[in-house]
Parts: sequence; structure tokens; C-alpha cells
Amino acid sequence: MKEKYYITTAIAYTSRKPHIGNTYEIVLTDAIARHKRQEGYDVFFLTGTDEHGQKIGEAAKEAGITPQQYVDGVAGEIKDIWDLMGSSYNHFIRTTDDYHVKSVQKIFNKLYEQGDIYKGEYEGWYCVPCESFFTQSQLVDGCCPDCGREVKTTKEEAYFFKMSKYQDRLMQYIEENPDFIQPESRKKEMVNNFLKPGLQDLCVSRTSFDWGIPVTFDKDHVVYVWIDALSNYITALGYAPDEQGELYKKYWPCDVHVIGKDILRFHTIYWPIMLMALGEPLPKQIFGHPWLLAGADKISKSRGNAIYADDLVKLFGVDAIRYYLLCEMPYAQDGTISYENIISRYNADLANTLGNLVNRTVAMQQKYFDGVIQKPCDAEMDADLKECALKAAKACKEKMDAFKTAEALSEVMNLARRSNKYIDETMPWALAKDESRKERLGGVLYNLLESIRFLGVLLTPFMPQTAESIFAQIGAKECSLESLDAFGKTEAGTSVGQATPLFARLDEKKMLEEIEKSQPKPAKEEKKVEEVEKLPEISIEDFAKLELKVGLVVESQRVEGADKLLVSKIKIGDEVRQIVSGIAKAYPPEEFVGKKVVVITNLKPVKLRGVLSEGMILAASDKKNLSVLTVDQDMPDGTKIS
Ligand code: ME8
Repeated sequence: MKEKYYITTAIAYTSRKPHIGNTYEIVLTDAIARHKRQEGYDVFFLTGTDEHGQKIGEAAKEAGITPQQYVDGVAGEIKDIWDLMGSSYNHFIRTTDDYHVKSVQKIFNKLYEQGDIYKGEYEGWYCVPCESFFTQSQLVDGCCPDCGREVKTTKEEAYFFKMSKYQDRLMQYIEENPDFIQPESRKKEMVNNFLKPGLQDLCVSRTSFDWGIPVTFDKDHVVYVWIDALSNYITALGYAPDEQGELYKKYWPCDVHVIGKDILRFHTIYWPIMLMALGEPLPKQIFGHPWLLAGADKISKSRGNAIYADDLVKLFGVDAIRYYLLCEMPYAQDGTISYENIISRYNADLANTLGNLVNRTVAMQQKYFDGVIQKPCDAEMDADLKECALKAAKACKEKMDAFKTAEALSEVMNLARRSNKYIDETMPWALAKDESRKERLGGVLYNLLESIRFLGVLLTPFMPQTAESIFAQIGAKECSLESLDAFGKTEAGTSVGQATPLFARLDEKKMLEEIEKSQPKPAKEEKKVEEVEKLPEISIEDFAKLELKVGLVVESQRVEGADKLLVSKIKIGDEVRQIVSGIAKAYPPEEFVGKKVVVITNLKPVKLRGVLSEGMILAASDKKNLSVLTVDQDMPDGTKIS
């Protein structure tokens, strides 16, 4: 019998259409689910929508329709985008589904009856967008510590969950299961910032609005949206305290909950405690993926800088967007999205490397052998290609099992690049001119087709449509993951299909102009810094928000294709950061190494020309000259500057 694998995404809020950041999550989870299916697991992949809460109730009011009408509309949009992106979920849950509502009510009742939930009064601060309560000391500058927005005072009668009762058991579980929270860095944050200081009882009902699941024994109250939403992972499998469905028995506990880093606290603290209180096993792993940023900002529906997957798909196609998201997002650090980056990735990797390889190979097979695949050959110069293919298959599996999609894809692209190099090395067009080398020509093309077959199998979880097209073009008969255990499973004597371009090269300039024209213009043009005569006065507290340190330049080189940019490794005390700066015209890299510079170390990381930059080097500049700031005396790197 196949081993089971249960994987879930977060359920998206039905407040507005999902942006490309939310879409990243479904694509990431889909790639993992497809990889696991390829490995032979019996996968259950759950996704869905989170439809209750004040924010949604208010959005419906603004739109002049009932909350149910509102969520029906947005849930439909979400499902359409998930389908458009080719996500292979097994079930789509909506928290307004009848079975979910009933199970949540039973869960709430059980926890109340056993004394884990009790009635009290809540007084404090409330953030409507986050649907969360905070005490005065938890606020940051008087605003919500999670999203930075305004909070309202509130006082209401409410039910509370005795979180503290389970705190020690949760600590023990986290210690005994070192892989429970991924990536590792996020685990420390949860333990040190939330668990160690001690848990407060959680307010789990609301009376200030009614768009939620009613508490059956106290009709003025609706269940807190996070208790409602987190339960989806078990209600979708037919769980209720009094009856546990077949799916639940088969698939629970979950193998991995894939969620964004912003909602880790709910999944690594509240959710396990809920399950402990219900007497159910805990999920095996919570993977908190990073954010996708637009420039330096988080993409957010409410900040109005959202990019949508359906718009991108119209321009680039589904698989190109899946590819971009999966290869551009690092495992633990945030990634960025921009049209320039999408086009350059598309042209470099998909059109020039992969598309070109498949097209050239299939066309040559047609031209030189009427499409019939010849016998393999084994020259000394072929060994490296074969080894590279076998290594890519092994490495790709290891990276995918650790959810490192970008690294897995980089292994795959290495094989595509190696295969193109093999064409240059073997020069099939030259072999074709010499009748006595026909057998060698057949063998070379065989190796290329086999290598492309490897690429097709390995790309299946990432770009399913492209993989199918590759298989059709090379006439592959064997497309399983196991078939990559040896090089040479392509069948001689069978025929390839027609060569059809996978990805046509894009004209970057023309495309960017068209995109620019179709973009809504920002309300106000931002002034360039030089044009601003005087910036407004700031307080010492404002200045104190900057973390400035002395850094030592240990390595530096030019950023390919950007004549103003240097990418440098800067040692700052115990750590080494990568920083991109626009100083290449004033500082050749070899002269820059060894300098002590002033670095802003608490800037959000960004990508410049696709290269990660984790800070900023300060420099004085006017139109003609540029000079980096340094320290007057020799101070050790890592020294604080104030
Ligand atoms: O949080 N980049 O829903 P949601 C990457 N309903 N991921 C992002 C992102 C970005 N820019 N913005 C959001 C909720 N996400 C709750 C979940 S689960 C029981 C309840 C991720 O629609 C976010 O971290 O705001 C979350 O995992 C998912 O998208 C849905 O976000």
C-alpha cells in the first residue's frame, strides 16, 4: 500500500481577489504535492478559503451585498486562480461549508465542556484587519504589532482558551521534534518571542459583529476566526469530536502545513494547543515560507500594490509564472517580483536554455534520421553529461524533500545548460556532413534526447504542461521518477514527435513599454531626492530606528549586465552580508575590497537586478562624484554607529 502524505496551504481570506503572493503559496504547495505523487505517495492536498470575520463583513457592507454573496464571489475568484495555475488539490474547503460550521461548533462545545474554554471579559486593543486583540504593551508605536495599522479600543464579554495550561507540553513537543517548525530560524523566533515569555489565555469569541460561526450555547457570540479557520485542516477530512471520518483516519496527522511566515504564530502555537486539548495528534511539520515582495514592499491586497496571477499568465503563460515563482523565491529569505525580472528569467532560462535545447534536438532528429531514435553510444566525452543527469535527479529529489524548490530548479537548469554545452562539444551538424560518422551522430542525439527526458521528468512538478509537451516532442515512453535511476531508458527505434517551440523569446523593451502603458498611473509622481530641497524634521527616535554599523569589504565584483552596480560581501562582526550598491563607476571592485564602510543593517532585504542585497552602504554623491563613507580611526567591523 502506498504511504500517505497530507499537505495543506493556508486558506485565503475572501476579503479580496488573491494577489501573486498568495498565489505563490498554492504554486509552491502544488509543486511539493506533485513531487510527492511522483515519488509514489498517496497524496491528499487541501486548500480553500477563510470566509468569516469582521473584515469580510465590512467589505460586504461596503459592496452593498450580503456577506454570503460577497464570499461566494471572492471564493469563486480564488478557486479560478488556483485552477488557472494548475494546482492539483484534492479538496477545496470553504469555511462557510455546512459540514465545517457544524464541526467547529462541536469543537468549541467540547473545549467548553471540558473546561479549556471559559467565559470572561476582554478589555484592550483590537486590530480589525488582523482580527487580533493586543494588550497595551504588545502595541508597537501605538499600532498593531503584526501589520502596523491603527488599533481600536474594545471592551467585551468573551470566551477565553486556557493556552497556558498546554504551554509546557508544547515546548516539550517542539524540543522533541526538531523539524516541526521550518525553517529553523523561524522556530527560534516562535520559542523565544512567544513561548518563553509565557502564553496568555486567548480570546476565542466575538460579540462586536456577527459574520462568523455562532457559539451554539451563547447566541450573542461568534467563534474567533482563527479557531474557525485552523479547524479547516481536520474538518475537511470529516473530523468532528464525536465522529472521525475515513479520510481523517487515513490522512491525519498532517505531514506539512505550508503557510506564510506572518501566520506562523497561529500555526505553531494556537493550532497545536487546540489539537492537544482535543486529544488529537499534532501535525508533523509547519513550513513558514518567506514573502514575495514587490520591490522592497510586501505585496498586499490592502496596500494597493498587488500584482495578479491572471494578468501575468496572459502575458507569459502559466508555466513561466510557476517557474518564476518557484525559482525566484529562496527557502528562508523573501523574494521579489518585477516584470523586468520575469522577462529576463524567461528569456535566459526558458527560451534560450530549455526551449532552445529541446527545439534544436528534436529538429536535428527529424532532419538527420526522419525522427527515428538511433542506438545509444558511449564515447568518453559522453560520460560527463550522463553523470550530470544522474546527479541532477538525485539532488533535485533531496532539495524537494526539504522544500527547497529554487535549489531543485537550479539543479535541473544546470542539466539543461550542460546538455546545450554537449551540443557545442559534439557538433552534430559537423558529424552529419560525414557519412562515416552517422552512427556517432545517432548516439549523440540519443544522449541528448535521454537528457531531455530527464529534464521532462524532473520538471513535471514545477511545470506540468511544459513537461507534457517535452514528452510529446521527444516521444518519451518512460516518464516515471524511478526511470531516472539509470541513463539510457529512451527506446531506440521509436520516433520523436514534431518540434514545437516551448517558449518564444520575448522582446524586453517592447514588452515593458506595453506593460507600462497598461498600468494605472500612480496618483502622485514621487519627487526625486535631489529635487527635494529640505526633508521634514525628524526626532532622535526616528533616527534611532536606523541600525548603522562598520563593515569590512571582503569581496566585491560587478553585477553582470549592470555597469553601475557592485555586489560585495561585507563582514559585519560575526556575520557576512551580501550588498548591492550603485558605486561601480567610482570604485572598481578590486579597489573596494579592504575598505571599512558604513552600513545600514536593518533595511529589508531586496533584490537589485535579481541579486539579493541585505543592507545599504552609505555614500556621498552629487552629479559628478561619489565617495563612500568610512570611519576616521580604524574601528573593528561590527562596531555600532550612532
Ligand atoms: O492569512 N508573499 O489569509 P491570507 C507570500 N486566512 N505569501 C503571502 C503574501 C506574500 N506577499 N501575502 C500573503 C490568511 N501570503 C488566513 C490564513 S489558515 C488557517 C488562515 C500568504 O489570504 C499568507 O502568509 O491573508 C498566507 O499563508 C496565505 O498567503 C493566505 O493569506
